[in-house]
Amino acid sequence: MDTSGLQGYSGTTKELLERENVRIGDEIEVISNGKRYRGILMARYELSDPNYITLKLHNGYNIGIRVTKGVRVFKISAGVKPAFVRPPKPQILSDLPSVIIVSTGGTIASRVEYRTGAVRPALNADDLLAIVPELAGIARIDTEILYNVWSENIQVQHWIGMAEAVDRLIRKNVDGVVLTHGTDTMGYTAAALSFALQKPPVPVVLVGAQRSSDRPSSDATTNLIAAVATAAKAPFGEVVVAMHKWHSDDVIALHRGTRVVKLHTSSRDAFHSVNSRPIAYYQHGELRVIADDLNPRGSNEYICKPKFDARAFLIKFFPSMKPDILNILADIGIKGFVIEGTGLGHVSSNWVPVIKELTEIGVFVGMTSQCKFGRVNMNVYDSGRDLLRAGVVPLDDMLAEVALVKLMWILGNFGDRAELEDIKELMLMNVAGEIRSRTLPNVGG
Ligand code: DAS
Repeated sequence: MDTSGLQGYSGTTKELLERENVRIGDEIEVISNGKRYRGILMARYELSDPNYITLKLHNGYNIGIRVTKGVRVFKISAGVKPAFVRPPKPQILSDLPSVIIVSTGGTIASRVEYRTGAVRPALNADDLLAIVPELAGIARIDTEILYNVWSENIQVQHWIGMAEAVDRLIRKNVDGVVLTHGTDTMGYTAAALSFALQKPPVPVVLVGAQRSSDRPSSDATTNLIAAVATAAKAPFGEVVVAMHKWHSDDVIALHRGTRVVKLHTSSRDAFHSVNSRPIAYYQHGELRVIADDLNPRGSNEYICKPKFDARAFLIKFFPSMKPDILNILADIGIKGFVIEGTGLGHVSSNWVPVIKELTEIGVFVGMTSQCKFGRVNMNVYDSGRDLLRAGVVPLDDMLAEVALVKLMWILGNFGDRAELEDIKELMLMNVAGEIRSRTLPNVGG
């Protein structure tokens, strides 16, 4: 155990800090290349690059400053060595609904680990109940750490694992399931679980956070409370995403898993429903359901089809994009395409012959729009009509990312024996609220 009070520091960087009699937790100022950085000295992970100082700035972000010749350090004030002391576990009330929190990683299930200064998952039940004691008054909580990944690293195998884990919990008659997940690809996973777990008898709630729990502006606690309350009490059995409705903490929106998109890199109200409204809002301890087409809690129509085949591709068309990419991808095994086209569902006319050749050999080509809101309509312009004649399947108001996930789900569960017509029929069938035949006003929320 390092007793120097400079865990993780070594070599010339450690000598620099020792010369200024600095310890982990002290407030210091670092001058590097003429810039001044002021913050709390954080520990570093022993195996990390020894030539960096980790500083927690006053805005809560951690930065790494490379220690090169000329870097100077000044001690501003002695600090208290940060340490996470878990508060006592609150009493568990036995008559509450049972909710299992399954962790897959991401910012929400993490806290700063003062040993390293990094954000690390803190996901056993005690950690969570310690960080958010209110949960003990909402449900009997238990947790499982399924994965420990940033969501940009989630693959279809993770979707399969999550679906199988939730299916196992559903069959154990829990009252609700919460999945903590990174925000970057949470929309994709929400869609994947919506197709894999159809009409579940209990709520399946994905939840993330834009800010880690060690930061004053963290949304982790309010999102998690809303997610557990929804899993425990919601009158529906649906796959939903629970995230801030707007900047303030007072309202959490519950978005349908096949209609939700992350639209902002850092804002707490990053998630929005597209071509749909949120299905419910959680506010001041109450869940207000606003959708009228929900699968009821306890429904006996539950179907689990957890397979996915990654041999589908989402192509965002851009001006001057060459259609040859379709053949290159088909040659390496891609069995179906979703094109995110322009406007009502268009791409350059030089794509038409390439697409025609592919559809004639049984490759699925579906069309969505880069416009996010609204639906494709390929009958308005000759561009669209030519594509229809080449075999392109218009995918109505389905989100491009959701159409990709659905195609992967179809290929995974029906691929080997599905003909192109079967794939087309399944893609146009409303499985989990992802596609709607009638035009809605430009709704979102
Ligand atoms: N890297 C981000 C992710 O895992 C962190 C977060 O937003 O949760 O999606």
